Amino acid sequence: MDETTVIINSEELRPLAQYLVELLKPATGFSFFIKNRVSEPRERSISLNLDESFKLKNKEAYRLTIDEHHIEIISTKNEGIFRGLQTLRQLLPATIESKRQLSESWEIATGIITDQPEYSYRSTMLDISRHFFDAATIKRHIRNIALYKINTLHLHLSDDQGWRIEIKSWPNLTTHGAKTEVGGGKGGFLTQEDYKEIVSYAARYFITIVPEIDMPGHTNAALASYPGLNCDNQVRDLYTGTEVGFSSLCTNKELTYQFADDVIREISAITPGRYFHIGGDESHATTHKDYIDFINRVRTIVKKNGKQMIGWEEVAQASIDSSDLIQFWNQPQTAINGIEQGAQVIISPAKYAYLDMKYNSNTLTGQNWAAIIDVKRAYVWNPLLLVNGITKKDIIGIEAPLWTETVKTADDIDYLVFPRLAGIAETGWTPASQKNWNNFRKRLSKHGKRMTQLGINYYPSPLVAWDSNQ
Ligand code: TNX
Repeated sequence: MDETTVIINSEELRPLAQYLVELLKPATGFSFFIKNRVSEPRERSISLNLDESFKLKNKEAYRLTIDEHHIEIISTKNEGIFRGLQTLRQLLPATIESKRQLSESWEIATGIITDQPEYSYRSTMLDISRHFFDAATIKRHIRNIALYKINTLHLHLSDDQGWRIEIKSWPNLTTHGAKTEVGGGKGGFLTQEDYKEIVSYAARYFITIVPEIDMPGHTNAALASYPGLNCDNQVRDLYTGTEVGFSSLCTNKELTYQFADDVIREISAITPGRYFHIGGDESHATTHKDYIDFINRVRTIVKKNGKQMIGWEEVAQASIDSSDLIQFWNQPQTAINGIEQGAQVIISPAKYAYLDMKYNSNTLTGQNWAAIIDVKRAYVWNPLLLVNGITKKDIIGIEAPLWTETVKTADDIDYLVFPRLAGIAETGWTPASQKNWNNFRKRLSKHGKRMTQLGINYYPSPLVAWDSNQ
């Protein structure tokens, strides 16, 4: 019987050693032992080492060394060890992902990889408002995106069609506002306990959850739950269509700010990450002045609750500063407004990175208003070239959002997200000068079988010569 030892140089690494064993054990059937640092020869072992003296100080940077006898990953932080483990995983044959024991030999190329990310914020978004997705589906998604070293999951928790997170001081938001979704299905919501579980699950994958409550537009579900949030005090009907831009909180009422404060406080209290996303997009039913006043005030509420504000690009029209992040999605000018006020930008271009766009005109799910985005188009863009005058220091990173007007099942999520997210993740991790479509295409061809083993319903793009032997 084959056996392998995982050697750690700090107790802090034990959960990662356990994670590695869970990853390798099902397919190999090897016995694994986790040991603290040893002095005897380290043959047939994998070492995980925290090393303060490692020259790359970025917390996600790592060095992976593979020789004939031994594998070692070092980093200054657990994050880097975890990202290095994803590389190790990708270097092993795809069958390593099998949940059934296989009688294969597990070969891996020798070499040294010293690696670090180009951008510190590498995110994808899941909209659980248009169609609701439960905690189990979100956790499965977290597991899948971690393979590509994504470090942030933005959850779009409220919109016209449904309010998806329990707020104890405003219970109707979910008892009423979560009852349906696009198309009239039964909707649903996350309890605060569900949310906490998602946050701590994500932390095991070194993924930060960014909660979004979209305001002042995209709020019909709230306006249908509490009549007082409407200027005319008339309760709205629940909404199951897909139009945008028709709803607005009443920005001139104190109750609205009480509401915003309660919601931001309750969610911030269960969010260890530093960010709170206030939405702010497409508020076409709010006057310009009311919009600006609202964003300025909600921004101070976010700060009071100890968080840093993120808003979609439109919020750059308000008074923001270097403590805020703006998320560019459509209009370069808005990103420029943000940069001029000192804010950093999350580059999230609808034309390249919107995962709800179709792959081609025959794709059954998805939309096409921004572009048709095949696997190549999702890969080739450069975050530095989309906004005139933007420089590297203005960009904190990238995000690929998945809006779910047309997305009904976990299989639909997989199909639109994979394999495009792999390319977008590489754009976040790798300097533009080292990216190359033909090279990526070849490497991606080996991921079809891996994704199949993982149960990911990916889109087998004809632009890739999928390798079924790998
Ligand atoms: C625009 S992008 C929206 C969303 C829609 C999406 C559909 C953005 C900030 N707002 O409300 O779901 O298009 O592609």
